[in-house]
Amino acid sequence: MGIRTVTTRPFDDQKPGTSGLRKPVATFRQPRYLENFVQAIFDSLPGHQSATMVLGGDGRYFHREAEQTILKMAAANGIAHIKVGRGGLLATPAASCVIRKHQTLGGIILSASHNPGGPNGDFGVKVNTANGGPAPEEVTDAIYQRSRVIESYRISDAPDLSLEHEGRFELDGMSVEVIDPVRDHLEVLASLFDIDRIRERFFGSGFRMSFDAMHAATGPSAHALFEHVLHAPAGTVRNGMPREDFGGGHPDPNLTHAHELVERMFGKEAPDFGAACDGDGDRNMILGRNFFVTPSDSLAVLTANAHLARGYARGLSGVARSMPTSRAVDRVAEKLGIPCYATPTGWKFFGNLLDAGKITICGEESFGTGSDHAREKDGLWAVLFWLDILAARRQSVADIVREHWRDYGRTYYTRHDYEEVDAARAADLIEALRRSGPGMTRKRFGTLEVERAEDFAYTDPVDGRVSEHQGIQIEFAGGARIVYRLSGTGTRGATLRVYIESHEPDAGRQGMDPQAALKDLIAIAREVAEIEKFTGRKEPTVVT
Ligand code: VG1
Ligand code: CO
Repeated sequence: MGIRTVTTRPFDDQKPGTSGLRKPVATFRQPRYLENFVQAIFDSLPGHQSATMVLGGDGRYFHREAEQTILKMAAANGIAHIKVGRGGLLATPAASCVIRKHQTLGGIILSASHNPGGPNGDFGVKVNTANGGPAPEEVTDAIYQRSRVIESYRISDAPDLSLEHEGRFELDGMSVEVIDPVRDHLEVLASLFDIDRIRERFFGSGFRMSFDAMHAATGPSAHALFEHVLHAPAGTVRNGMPREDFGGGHPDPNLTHAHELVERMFGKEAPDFGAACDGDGDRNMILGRNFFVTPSDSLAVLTANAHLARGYARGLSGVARSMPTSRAVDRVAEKLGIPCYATPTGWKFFGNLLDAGKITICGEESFGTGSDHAREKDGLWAVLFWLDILAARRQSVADIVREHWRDYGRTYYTRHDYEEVDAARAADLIEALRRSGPGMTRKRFGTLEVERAEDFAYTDPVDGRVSEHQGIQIEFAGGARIVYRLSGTGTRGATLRVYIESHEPDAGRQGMDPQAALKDLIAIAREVAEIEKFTGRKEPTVVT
């Protein structure tokens, strides 16, 4: 056995996006591709020698090969100890909890989140730092810069290591510990919520829940949590067996891709509560009987009811949302008298605020919510939080949300995605908006008047770092808003995201379908950005 130094050449497309390096499996399969990026990671992480690191992921196709390569490279790069989830599995929030609990230098999470898996699907590599969160921009920039000049990588030629059983192993001088992928995470969750209250009031009284793990990373923890700890009947968790191709599905918990669950929740004999998580377990969708909770509303409702949960009873220091997330939570923060921050899209921007104690809860419109218990969004956390609130208030999901709308007004919200459009044309569309934005002030569209249009830039309140060009935001008088941005997680062409919201304070007009309520704004959004001219598309591909 020994360490080899292998000569290599840079690839020009290893720039991490919103959430790590995400590419088709075929791209990752090219010789040296994964190795280059992993070496760039080690080269950019000060203190990696003799450090402890964490490795795991959502279990998607290609993860086994990738794990073996990374373990051998870690050994060759002088890492002292690696904690790996059994079978290579570690949901993103679980990895965050392991990094924090064991104070490791960071971790590598193999995931392309909600993107499809399999030989024709996607793969991804995310890097997390010592706070348990996604690497901030200065780290991902450093990795990218390194990847562009890399000339060699180091790898051990030790044989593969089986990761199927817990235990301690040795790989060319590095110790490898295969850990239970669920335990540390569930321990944190159990400390935040009243597990007995949920168990007794709900699963003891005929309350029925349906959880869809979408054949992805939350399956094992969901079985353990709902069926074993909370005593929910067997069958509460569906699709709980992780598969490398997610059963051929698209493990994205929204109305389009989690349609099996949606049909159940809107059908006869619908359970009281429904939820789903994504491929790597950081996203969540919340449903009541015949009722869908938008992620932006979910963030607002959790914030307004946080005092009911044990872990948040002492109050919240502040909240944050990504800029395109609806402003429903802003209204709750205002009433609570706590700060509300708007950050660029991507969980990494919450890290500093959480570390500095400026916020307790945060979330994104893309089905992500979380808190200072971890540094990643956490699907199961959101589901347990909802269950705890349902147990405390003894009301249905729909009643709680409708009451919320009566108190704060309803924010109608929708996101329209135009996927796989021509990348250059999509960039032109954004550029055109950037130029026309300033001239839009006071412009009228029917009864709607533009108050402000901007190219969103964010100055981190903790380290002062500025992130520019984070989306075009058009605000109208009366609380309506349109946001345009390009996705940083798509792997084919470009994806244009258009976020549309309006505020309805009148309880008598809060019962509409969002697409109908937002009809005029949707038309304005298409007209202002000339979406059809630039993308050739009349309609979006996905509406959430
Ligand atoms: C999307 C979402 C963003 C989320 C990111 C990662 O990014 O919009 O809110 O943080 O995915 O989520 P983009 O750049 O495609 O809009 V996940 O579940 O991949 O970690
Ligand atoms: Co995810």
